Amino acid sequence: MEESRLILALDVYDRERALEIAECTADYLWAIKVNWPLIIGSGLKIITELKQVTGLPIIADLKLADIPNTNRLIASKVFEAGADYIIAHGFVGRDSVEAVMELGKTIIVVEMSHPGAKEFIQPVTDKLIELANELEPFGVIAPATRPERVSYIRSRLERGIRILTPGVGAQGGKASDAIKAGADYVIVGRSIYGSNNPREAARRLYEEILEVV
Ligand code: FNU
Repeated sequence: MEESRLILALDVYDRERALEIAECTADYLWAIKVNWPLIIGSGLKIITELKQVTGLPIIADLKLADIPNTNRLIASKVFEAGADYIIAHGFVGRDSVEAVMELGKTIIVVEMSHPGAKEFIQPVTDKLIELANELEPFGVIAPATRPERVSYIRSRLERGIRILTPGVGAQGGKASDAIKAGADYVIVGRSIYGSNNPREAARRLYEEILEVV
């Protein structure tokens, strides 16, 4: 089987449901992303459990946006729990992002996928790309809802920095379009965990992506 470029956004509250969905979709995933809903619903130990059950990398989507000391206090506990990557906001400034990067692999948000991202984030995307190029994180977040922006971000971003794109399905984006525009990974939540058959939904996305890589 070819390496997957699909990341599951596991935004459910319930621990059992999370583990069940993770197990049945794992064959088609590159990684699992946990966000506040699951951490609030099931506790931080869910990160350790998901890793044990699936053996996949875990991305903690905390979108850290605090002063360096607070970012550091949060990130150290989350990496300790087994997270392989943490997503942090770049707009709070270089020192806050560096505090996370000193502790582990980091993904910086350079543009979000929702309509409101056009208000305050998109106007500073160029600066956030520059910050990423200077700090060289594992990757950046860009919007699958706007493939033209993914192409733009790819054209300005250093080659070694990966692009991860949420916004597929429920938010209107298409996985193959994001990949064609230059994304390395596609993040999908509701279209998988909200489906009657999450395994089949993940398999279809996995195939759709492989057709265009
Ligand atoms: P789905 N997410 C996002 N847009 O959607 N981290 C961003 O710009 C961003 C994110 C997350 O819509 C969102 O919080 F930076 O159900 C959710 O966990 O497919 C997931 O990506 C998308 O979920």
